Amino acid sequence: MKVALFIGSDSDFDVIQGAVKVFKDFDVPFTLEVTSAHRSPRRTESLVKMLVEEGVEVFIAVAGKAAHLAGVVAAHTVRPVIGVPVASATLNGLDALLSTVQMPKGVPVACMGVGPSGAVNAALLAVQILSLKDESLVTRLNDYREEMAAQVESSSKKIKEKI
Ligand code: RP5
Repeated sequence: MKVALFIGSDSDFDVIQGAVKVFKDFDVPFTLEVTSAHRSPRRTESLVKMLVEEGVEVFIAVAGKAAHLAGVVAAHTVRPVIGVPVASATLNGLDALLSTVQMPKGVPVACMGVGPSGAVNAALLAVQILSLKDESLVTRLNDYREEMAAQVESSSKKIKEKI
């Protein structure tokens, strides 16, 4: 297992679908766990410690509202931690964004954008971190970028046909 993907609640599951697809597309072994910073603090701590021992190199923590999951994970490891804020009905993710991004100095969390796009970017950033030690991932990441560029070109052609 190279990456651990934590969600604060099963209600966050939909948000991470794109991230799961990234890991499958890039053949990156990952584990998914539901664990909460405040509802299951001991489980969160022991999962982090156990997964570090098992060789996990990057953690992703996805949570909404007063989202402290990423910060708590970061408190228990010096592995890089990427946080993804989830939008809730009341404050539309601003609460989780500020909670995740405003870590006091000393214990960093790399905060992505809110919601599904942020989750995809978290997975891609994790793959980029792993690519520092795995040249095959560099090739795959470059292919992924080229595919995106080709899609932009093709959408430009389609848009022009409409005018
Ligand atoms: C956070 O509170 C979770 O990450 C979730 O985004 C939010 C709501 O959780 P549930 O009440 O749906 O379990 O801890």
